Amino acid sequence: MLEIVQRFAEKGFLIDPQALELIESYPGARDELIERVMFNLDRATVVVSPQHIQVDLLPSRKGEPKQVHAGFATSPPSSREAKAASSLCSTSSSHLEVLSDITGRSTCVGEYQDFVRYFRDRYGKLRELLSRRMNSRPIESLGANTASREVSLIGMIMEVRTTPKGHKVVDLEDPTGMVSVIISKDSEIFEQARRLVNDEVVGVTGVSDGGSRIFARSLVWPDLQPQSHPLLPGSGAALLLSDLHVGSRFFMEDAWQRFMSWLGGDVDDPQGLAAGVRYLVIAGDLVDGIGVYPGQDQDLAIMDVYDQYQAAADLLRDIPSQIQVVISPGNHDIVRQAEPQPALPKEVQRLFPPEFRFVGNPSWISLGGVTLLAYHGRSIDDLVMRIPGLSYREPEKVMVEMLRRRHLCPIYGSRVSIAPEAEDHYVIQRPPAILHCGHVHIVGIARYKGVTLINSGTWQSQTGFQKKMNIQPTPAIVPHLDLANMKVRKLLFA
Ligand code: D5M
Ligand code: ZN
Ligand code: FE
Repeated sequence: MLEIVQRFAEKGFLIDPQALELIESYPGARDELIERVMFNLDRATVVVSPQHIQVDLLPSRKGEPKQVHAGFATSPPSSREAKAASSLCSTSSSHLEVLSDITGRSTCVGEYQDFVRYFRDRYGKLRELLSRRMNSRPIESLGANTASREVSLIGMIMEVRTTPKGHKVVDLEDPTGMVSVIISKDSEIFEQARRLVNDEVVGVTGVSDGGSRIFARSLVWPDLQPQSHPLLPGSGAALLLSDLHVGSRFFMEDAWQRFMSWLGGDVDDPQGLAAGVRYLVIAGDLVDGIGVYPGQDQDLAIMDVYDQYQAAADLLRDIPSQIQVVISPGNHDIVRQAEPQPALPKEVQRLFPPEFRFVGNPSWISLGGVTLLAYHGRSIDDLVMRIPGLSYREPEKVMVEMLRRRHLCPIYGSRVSIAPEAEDHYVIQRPPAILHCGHVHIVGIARYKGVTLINSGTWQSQTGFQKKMNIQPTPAIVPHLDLANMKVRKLLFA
């Protein structure tokens, strides 16, 4: 009991006796539970109370069968779920946890106040990350007394403009006011300024003119700190997939069957890679869907979206049962298009084996203690368009830009529509061990400040649309990630 109190105290939280009792009533999964409660706590929280402990996500109490749930949903487990779950209990080190996703928690209705609250939350979270590295002042405090002095500010970018002479002007806003930040085209930070995007939150240091302008000397992204994140090794391996596009004429079924044969152990596997796989994560676009783009019906082999999911379920059923499968949606799936997207609906989940986990997009998952942030990656379309030097061919570089900005989708109101939830679910408050995206259909792998970045490619060969867009997919490649040492291999099934 004291140990639990102490663990919360180390992180700066007090715990109420009822909450303590609740945690103690789950002895088999106490560590996981504490980890998850802490993950979801707001920094503003002082006392942890029972409502911080989501009962619907709790692992089993003594003697009760463990419930395996889809996201935050609360249906009772079927007997097959219970069986799958009890086998998970015995190997808790390889247990898969959903740490956080939007499913069942969407609150917004899209009113003006929702947008205000959403941007406040985004600003507040990113400001907190930046203020660990700089002492800033509110914009409203600029005035005659700051003329010619160096000042630091943290603001959200309203607009980036280029003057006729080629300098950059960045309109920066905080809850107290607005200021224009000038970056001369001859300055050392000009290249950095070219990479700024609307709606991201940055720190600026520069000389104030005592009014509404700052001549910038440095720009600071929230970024990751190199050793901010000591990595605990996991065990087993994870296969990271996305963009199967089942139902498309271009879905590569032969290659998929080769993959399944390998995974099932039917193929020579001298290194024992297949046998070591514990997790398989699919980050969106499981099916091709219908009506996603004009003339899509020409590209479809299966015209009904439920039949597409049935076909997907049949293809995934061959995955050996010791592998835990997680599926999150993408822009071709049958959930709302505004992000964050909830898990696939129950009537679709029912088509799949009951132990599969369905989560939202984005989602935080723990693979036996190794954290994975899964995001389909639609924001890559916007970032590639806006940031010089990025391209679809190197999605991992786009993912680095997300980490630099500590945000999965910094640009608001472009191609990705973001629902103004009470909280900004796209802020990367803690670095994950793994950032897993898809969407662009091109495999990309990188390491950035201790985080493993993987874009998982596709199982769809080039469509007519992609040919027109000059997108050259790299299909039927499976990134295999060894969780003990974070080594990534590309397995080829084309
Ligand atoms: O995305 C497949 C690929 O096509 C991916 O590289 C993004 C790109 N894509 C998707 N939609 C668009 C639009 N509207 N313009 C340009 N490029 C796009 P998928 O989500 O599988 O269709
Ligand atoms: Zn796709
Ligand atoms: Fe997609």
